[in-house]
Amino acid sequence: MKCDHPRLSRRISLGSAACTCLASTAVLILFALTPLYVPLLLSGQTQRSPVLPHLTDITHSSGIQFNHVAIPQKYITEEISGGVLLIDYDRDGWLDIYFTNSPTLEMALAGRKVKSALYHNNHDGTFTDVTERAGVGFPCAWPMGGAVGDYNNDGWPDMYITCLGRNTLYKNNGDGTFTDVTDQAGVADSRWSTGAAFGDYDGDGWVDLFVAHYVDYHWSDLAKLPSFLLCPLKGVMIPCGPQGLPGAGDSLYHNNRDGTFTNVSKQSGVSDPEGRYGLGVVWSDFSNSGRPDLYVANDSTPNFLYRNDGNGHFTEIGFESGTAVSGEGAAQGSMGVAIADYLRNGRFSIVVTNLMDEPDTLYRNEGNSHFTDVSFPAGLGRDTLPYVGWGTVFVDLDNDGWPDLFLVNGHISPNVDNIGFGAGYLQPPLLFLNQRNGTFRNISKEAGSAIQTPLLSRGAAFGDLDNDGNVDIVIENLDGPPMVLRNDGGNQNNWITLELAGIKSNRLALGARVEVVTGNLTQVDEVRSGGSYLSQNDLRVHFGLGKADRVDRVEIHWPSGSTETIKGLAVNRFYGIKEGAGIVPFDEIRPHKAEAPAGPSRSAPGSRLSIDSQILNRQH
Ligand SMILES: [Ca+2]
Ligand SMILES: [Ca+2]
Ligand SMILES: [Ca+2]
Ligand SMILES: [Ca+2]
Repeated sequence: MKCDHPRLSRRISLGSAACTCLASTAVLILFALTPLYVPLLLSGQTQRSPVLPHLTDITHSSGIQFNHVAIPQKYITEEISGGVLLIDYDRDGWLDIYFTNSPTLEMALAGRKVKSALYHNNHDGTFTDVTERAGVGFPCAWPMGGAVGDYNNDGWPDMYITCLGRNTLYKNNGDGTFTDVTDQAGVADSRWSTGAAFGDYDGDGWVDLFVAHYVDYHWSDLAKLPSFLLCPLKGVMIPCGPQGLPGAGDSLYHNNRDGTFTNVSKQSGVSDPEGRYGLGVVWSDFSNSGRPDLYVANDSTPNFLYRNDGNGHFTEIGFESGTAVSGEGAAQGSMGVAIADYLRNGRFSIVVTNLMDEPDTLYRNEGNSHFTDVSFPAGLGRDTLPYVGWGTVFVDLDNDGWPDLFLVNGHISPNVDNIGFGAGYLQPPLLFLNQRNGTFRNISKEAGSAIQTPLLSRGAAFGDLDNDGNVDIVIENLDGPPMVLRNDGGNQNNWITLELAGIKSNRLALGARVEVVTGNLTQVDEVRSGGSYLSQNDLRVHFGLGKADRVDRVEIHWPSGSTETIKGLAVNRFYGIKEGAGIVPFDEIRPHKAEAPAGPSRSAPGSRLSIDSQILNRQH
């Protein structure tokens, strides 16, 4: 049996799996040597006592030497940056990583910039800093985070970086370099931007762009910020939150299909005239209407759920849907957002991360645009109360077919360490395993020592960095290095991962709804831009399959409105799926060098990238 993933065709026998794809011999060896793996096998684990996910910190061995500079000191601007983007910018089938970086206020006022970084995945567990060549080190003076989308439908994923001040749209030139096309595109948006997400809300095959904004500060206001704006918290002083400060509205940009966008915020109904403090943003079809709706997590103010009316207009149904505030009616300090069909009933539910003394909230989708806050009965409420939550992802870390929940945390002031309760300044991530009955089990202390490390986390994103079928996680922290977590698997569960390409639909198939049927289990997911906290997850759609040894059916509802069904897929493989053509070799859906638009920065033939592409193409 031939593995379909590039460069990988290694037959090994893992339980009932007939074929599995591994990134390299090195990965195979690492997998076998994973400390917990052998004891777990020896302990005679059965299906009734599943092997828990084990996450290993591989930041050091990965060669990633990035350091985020901003430190929460005195100013609200220093507390909330730090989004991370997973983007396969060279379309070689291996996820690369972009870390945003931001300075302290003093550095910014002195005109000192700090460098964001793009790391290329070397396919062997290591990464190389390619920031200089790519030209993406300094998107702006104060980067926050961003999102990935292909705004010009050339197959090369582009990056939109949000900032305090002018944002940046980086067009991917397809040759390892990016060009700042912000001004031509008309998406500079000089307000304090936070979460962003691409989505084709009008279904014309071109992705549009939503951008949330926080406090109504502008770059020019920085020098005017008071030196201390502190508020009391349980007897200590910490930087004040946004309450009382003027908020900024939000922006929706319609893609004009010619490299430019038109600001349609007002006529579409998503401009947020009240100026709530927007942070995390995600598009998702919550109502199963075939059109993407929009969810915005607002700090200290009610969240927005915008229902897509299908005529270019949205109706804000936060309160009537039950997703604006907690079940007790409180507006919470909302930061990040994760989406999943965690009940496997075909509906997308929402998790929102919140401040200390507030639970991270799980809004269960009941259908008919109605949600219920089930944070406590689902087992998330009590254990998330002590933490200040930021990035969050739903991801099936044990490949049992049920999405698990990962959350990263960290306070906004070191002064909280003087308080005798709560989780302190540095706070560890949390991992909740889906119990397949609507509840989650906190396994944060059972999934390896790495995620017991207290961190000052903000962004988080999931993606299969080493293409071994176990989805990995990247965390971005303030004031120091990120954490790259390798999911060591060990559960012998099966999986498939799908890389979609729209033809009539937008090229990266953002908004495509994918159903995977194995036996009596139907799993549903979407291709989503943005999400988590100012971060970007893997655009490939991954499904754990448990012990199922084949996929009965994959059904894809493309954003164009067409539906495609593929039957009888072998497991433990990556598949390329092209709209209207079913499963195709990857070189039919990934762009070719010749497709890259001409430009002054294109590399000469014979460059490393060109050679890699030729090798890749020969293997299909
Ligand atoms: Ca890559
Ligand atoms: Ca569109
Ligand atoms: Ca799971
Ligand atoms: Ca992996």
